[in-house]
Amino acid sequence: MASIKTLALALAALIAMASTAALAHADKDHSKKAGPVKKEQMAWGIAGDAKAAKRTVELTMTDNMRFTPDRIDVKQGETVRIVLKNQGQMLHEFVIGTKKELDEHAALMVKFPTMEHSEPYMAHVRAGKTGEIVWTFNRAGEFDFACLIAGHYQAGMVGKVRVATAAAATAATAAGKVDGHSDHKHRGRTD
Ligand SMILES: [Cu+2]
Repeated sequence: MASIKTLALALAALIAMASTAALAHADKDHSKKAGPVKKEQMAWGIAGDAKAAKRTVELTMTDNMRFTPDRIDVKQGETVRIVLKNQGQMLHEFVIGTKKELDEHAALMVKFPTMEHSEPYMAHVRAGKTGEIVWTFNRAGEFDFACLIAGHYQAGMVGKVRVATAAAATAATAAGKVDGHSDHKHRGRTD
C-alpha cells in the first residue's frame, strides 16, 4: 500500500518536473534572440543582415488563423525585415518556404506537435508578442509563408511572397530612362 502511494507521489513529482522543464525549454527557445544565424541558401532566399534591411514589412497574426496582409511583394535581392505581431491568444509562427516544403513540414508538425524547429526563415511568436526575421530574397519566384502549428496550416493560415526578378524590377524602375546597360550589369552579378 505504502509503496504504491510512494510510487504515485514520485510519479507526480516526476511529471511536475518534466512539465516545468518543458516550459523552461519552451520559454528559452521562444524568447531568446536567434544566435549566430546560419546562412544557408534556400530556394526562397537566404538569411539577411539587419543592416542591409531597407524595408520593414509588418504582419499581424490572429487566432482566426490569418495573416494580415497575406501577401508580400519584394524585389529580387531585397533584404526585408519582417515584423510579426501576434494579436491572438495562442502561439503562432511565421515560416517561409515553397508550397511543397511547407506541406511536408506541416504534415510533420501534425505527427509531432511538440517538435522544436528553429531556422532563420521562421519566427515563433507568443500571444501578444512581436517577433521578427531578416530575410534576403535573392531568388525570384512565388513562395509561401505559413503558420505550421498543427491545425493552423490546415485552417488556412498561409500567405504568399512574390519575388520579382531583378530584371523585371530594373525594367520597372528604369521605365522612362534610356539606360539599357543596367539590365546586363544586374544579370551578371550572382551570388
Ligand atoms: Cu498559428
